[in-house]
Amino acid sequence: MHQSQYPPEPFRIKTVETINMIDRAQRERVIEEAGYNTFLIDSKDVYIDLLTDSGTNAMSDRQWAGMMMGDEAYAGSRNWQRLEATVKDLFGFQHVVPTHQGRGAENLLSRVAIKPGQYVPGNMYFTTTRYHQEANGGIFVDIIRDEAHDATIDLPFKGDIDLAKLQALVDKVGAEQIAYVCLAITVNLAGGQPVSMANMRAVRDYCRPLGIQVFMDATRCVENAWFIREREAGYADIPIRDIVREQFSYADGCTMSGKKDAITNIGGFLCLNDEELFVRARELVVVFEGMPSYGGMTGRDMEAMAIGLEEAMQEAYIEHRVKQVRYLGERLMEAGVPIVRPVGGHAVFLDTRQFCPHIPQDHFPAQALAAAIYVEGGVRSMERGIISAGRDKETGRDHAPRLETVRLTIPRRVYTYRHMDLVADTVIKLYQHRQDIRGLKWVYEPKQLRFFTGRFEQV
Ligand code: PLI
Repeated sequence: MHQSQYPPEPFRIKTVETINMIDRAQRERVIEEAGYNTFLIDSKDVYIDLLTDSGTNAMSDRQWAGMMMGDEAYAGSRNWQRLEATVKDLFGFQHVVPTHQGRGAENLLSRVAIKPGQYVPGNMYFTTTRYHQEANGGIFVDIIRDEAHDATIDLPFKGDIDLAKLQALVDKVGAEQIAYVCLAITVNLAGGQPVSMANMRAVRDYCRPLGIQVFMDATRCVENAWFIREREAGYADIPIRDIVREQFSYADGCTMSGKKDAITNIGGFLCLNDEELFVRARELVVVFEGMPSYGGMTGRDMEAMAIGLEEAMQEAYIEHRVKQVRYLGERLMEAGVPIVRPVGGHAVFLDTRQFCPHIPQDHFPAQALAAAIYVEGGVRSMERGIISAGRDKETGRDHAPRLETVRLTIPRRVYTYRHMDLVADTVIKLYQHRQDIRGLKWVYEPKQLRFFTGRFEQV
């Protein structure tokens, strides 16, 4: 590994937050009390927190200054006007509806765009996205390319839609039975894998003549743009901002969680081109989120998001962001630790099928591994496998995904390369005595999004 491949942090640190490690005996007690669920551990008991990159970002001095400019009017806040103008400029859509976070936008879109019984094809599921689609009578169909389900295959654009799968679905059910295509850029659960511009264009070219709309999940759209610039012919010299905008030119709208690539701690929005869908979404936003000029966000949050979106387009920022994640992945691969390849944009995913082959999937190997990593080094990660996938709505049986992973998710601008070294050392040490990791069984299984609050004990 060449250190020179990894750019230094493109920022100076102005405010710090002290972190502490509790000892191993305490960590063993904490994980047992948390029902072996890393979501149920108190933050004070975590040393390096890689649970998620969602809302855990460090804001800049300019964003904090913007917070002081919050216009907390109930209606017509100037911060909304700035955010709306910024989103229209960067994303290029006609209409923007603010929401408290990404799932608020997913709720609105699913309500206005899905008729019960319609299909919603997408490039792999995301937990909250599929929940809202199904709750509104939609039937999710996975149309991601096959290779995305195999942790070991290294491809530049593993998030691409398999057009043959989309075509087969349309041939079977008819275009009018497709609510819309849900195209996530990047694909979180595939390992933060990007989608190529060529694929977005091809999906649009296929869908448009059939009258099928394409809605993107824009949550990590800047990371996706970085990969396009790095890997797709013709984009090496195109500014990130232009790549971001071109991505959205192939869509009819998007949902966005501002808690990721907008580098804030809360917020989201829905973008739409269709006037009628927009009017209906705006009618619903007042029921679920708030006025169409705040949608659950404070004025200061909207200001921070507008500034954060601009900062996310800066080349030095996004290069460091993606490469810091890659650094952790490279260190693990060098030591022989099995991870999902290639390393994606926001996280390193441990391939638990290879890490813990002694634990069958119905004993929740990834949940067990996440718990063991916490005990080993105070590092908090998250299961992304059979627990996250949930149960089939019709049959009640577990979805048993081929990818059984633990996600080490890197917050933006929060940790340094030395922290990544500590995480790598922890995982490598655990890998050496991995046969000691024991499987788990349910103590409490929630009905929806069970990974958040479920509890387990060791088998
Ligand atoms: O957490 P929200 O409601 O702001 O956003 C939901 C959401 C939508 N799409 C995608 C691709 C996500 O990753 C996402 C949230 N992700 C979380 C919380 C995560 O830990 O990955």
